[in-house]
Amino acid sequence: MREFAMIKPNAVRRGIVGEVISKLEKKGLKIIGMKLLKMTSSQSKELYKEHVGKDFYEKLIEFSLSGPVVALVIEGPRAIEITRHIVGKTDPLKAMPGSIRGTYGLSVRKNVIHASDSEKNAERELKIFFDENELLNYELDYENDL
Ligand code: RTP
Ligand code: MG
Repeated sequence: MREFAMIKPNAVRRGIVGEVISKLEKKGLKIIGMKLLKMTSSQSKELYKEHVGKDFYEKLIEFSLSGPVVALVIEGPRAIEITRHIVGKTDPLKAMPGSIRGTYGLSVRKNVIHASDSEKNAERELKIFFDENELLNYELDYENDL
């Protein structure tokens, strides 16, 4: 199972990309694709198309284009459920302490990270940013360093 996630521009500006990725890694999630990029307007609109017409839509698009983001693809059993659990609730003030949003987030819009909410959306969203040959297959392994 694959999950798409995106570290938002405020987190890049705050210099907490490493800490956010570290939380995903420490949870045991495997990153199989990663890039720093500035979204195009069409990529942002494609990513957020389910929110067209909602009151926060325009500001969401504007914020998402305000600077570079880090696009991530995570793979593993229950990757979506596990990623969204460590990411935390949409509103950082309702997200559990220790979750990414609960640790670093200060407002709903600038809630540090996006994570796809279903297998169908994850596949759709990761294809906006990655070609299949940019996703790398490897095994996590701690024991062989000993
Ligand atoms: P995401 O898609 O970013 O992982 O977040 P989510 O599923 O927890 O939240 P969703 O409902 O999909 O909303 C997408 C993003 O829109 C922004 N938002 N702003 N009331 C507001 O101002 C508002 N509501 C949502 C958030 O940045 C949210 O992550
Ligand atoms: Mg969502």
